[in-house]
Amino acid sequence: MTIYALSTAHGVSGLAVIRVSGHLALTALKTLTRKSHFEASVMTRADFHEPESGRLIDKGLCVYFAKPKSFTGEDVVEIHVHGSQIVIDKILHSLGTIQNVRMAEPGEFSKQAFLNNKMDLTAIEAMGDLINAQTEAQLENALSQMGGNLSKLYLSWRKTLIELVAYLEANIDFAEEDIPDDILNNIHSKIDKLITEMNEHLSQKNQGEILRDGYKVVIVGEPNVGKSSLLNLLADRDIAIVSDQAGTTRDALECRLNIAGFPVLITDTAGLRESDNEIEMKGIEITKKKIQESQLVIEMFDDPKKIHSNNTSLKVLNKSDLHNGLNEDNEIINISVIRNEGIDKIINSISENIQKNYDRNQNTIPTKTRYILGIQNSINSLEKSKNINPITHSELMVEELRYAINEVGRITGHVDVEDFLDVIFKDFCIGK
Ligand SMILES: Nc1nc2c(ncn2[C@@H]2O[C@H](COP(=O)(O)OP(=O)(O)OP(=O)(O)O)[C@@H](O)[C@H]2O)c(=O)[nH]1
Ligand SMILES: [Mg+2]
Repeated sequence: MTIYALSTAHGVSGLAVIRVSGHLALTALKTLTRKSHFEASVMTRADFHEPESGRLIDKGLCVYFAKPKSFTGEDVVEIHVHGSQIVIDKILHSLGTIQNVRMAEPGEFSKQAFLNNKMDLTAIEAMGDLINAQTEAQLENALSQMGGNLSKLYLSWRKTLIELVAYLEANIDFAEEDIPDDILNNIHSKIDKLITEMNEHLSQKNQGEILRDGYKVVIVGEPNVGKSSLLNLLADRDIAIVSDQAGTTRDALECRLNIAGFPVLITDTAGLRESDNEIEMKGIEITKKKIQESQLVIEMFDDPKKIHSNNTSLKVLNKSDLHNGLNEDNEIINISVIRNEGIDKIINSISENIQKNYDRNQNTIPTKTRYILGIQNSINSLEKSKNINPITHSELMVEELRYAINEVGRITGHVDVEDFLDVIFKDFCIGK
């Protein structure tokens, strides 16, 4: 089946690119352009016509990528036209009139790329992250993952596991063959090493969360200290209602910022105090939950006398226009939201805090929940396999290891059992 879709965004724009993939891609291009020859990978000028009426649709450019040297691994054609709604509609409609050529489903080009071994699932997901990236850190990580850093790690685990299974299988099937004793004895220690590596990798999962959901910063404090005023100033727009009535904010209000190349989610909360107002109490409950979920708490005060010491939060003393502030050596940031003073110090502190919690040189971060679950499942069965004697009960051990292989393999999309046999034949030369 040959598929097509608009690859650029919908809406009026200077250019639009329509992509066609499949064995009829070149035929489709020839039909629309009435040209009989295209050199692969060379951009060419072309006039595009409606196949039925022969009417001109637009003048543009096109390029043909011969399989397998294309994004999907199939013949691919790109049609570059002006980004006008009517031009796009007519090109798409014209492609639809060609037999066995149909509109692509969402993600179908990437699916083809995966099925044709152009990219594994982690690379494809990284491509999605790249398209959605809004900050430097997200971009860096998406590029690293797309370049295969994560899949290399997962494939290396899978390879080690497959080798272990292959040795154990050889023990079952070809008992008379020579299997080095040290390999069987080493199996447990190899499994231990894998578990350690997997756990180390999982310990980076908070970095993945930062990339995905943003570094969570929550502003808390007593009513009226100026929390909502700070949120509005940071966001540069009026998100929260500001008033001199204590207890104005009830819900948690959020804004997304880009600080030092990281996505940051700032949450303004209901002021903390004893209250018998049911709605306000609900807001305070939400505040407590937000504190739990956050990576950084900004605790705000408006009175120097009320500041107490604890090291868990970043302390900010607001309204410095009304009092003398405090010595900043005490790790307190003096600000005045109304005068827009000291806000850069808050931004710097947030930025420093992120750098402490995120290693930018780390290029294997478990970015998706499904990776984390897969690895956890894999660790569970490896833990179980450690209680099994590989010499006397190799079948049972193989079963656990196969499960672990499947879990790791599902992450990258490698779940082919035939690999076991390959390793056996490669390393043991059985049947020579
Ligand atoms: N003088 C002075 N007043 C400020 C400053 N920042 C905020 N305010 C005032 O303090 C009052 C309370 O501000 P909010 O931002 O609503 O305070 P809040 O902490 O969100 O209060 P709740 O939502 O009730 O918990 C408003 O009247 C603000 O204008 C400041 O730097 N100086
Ligand atoms: Mg408020």
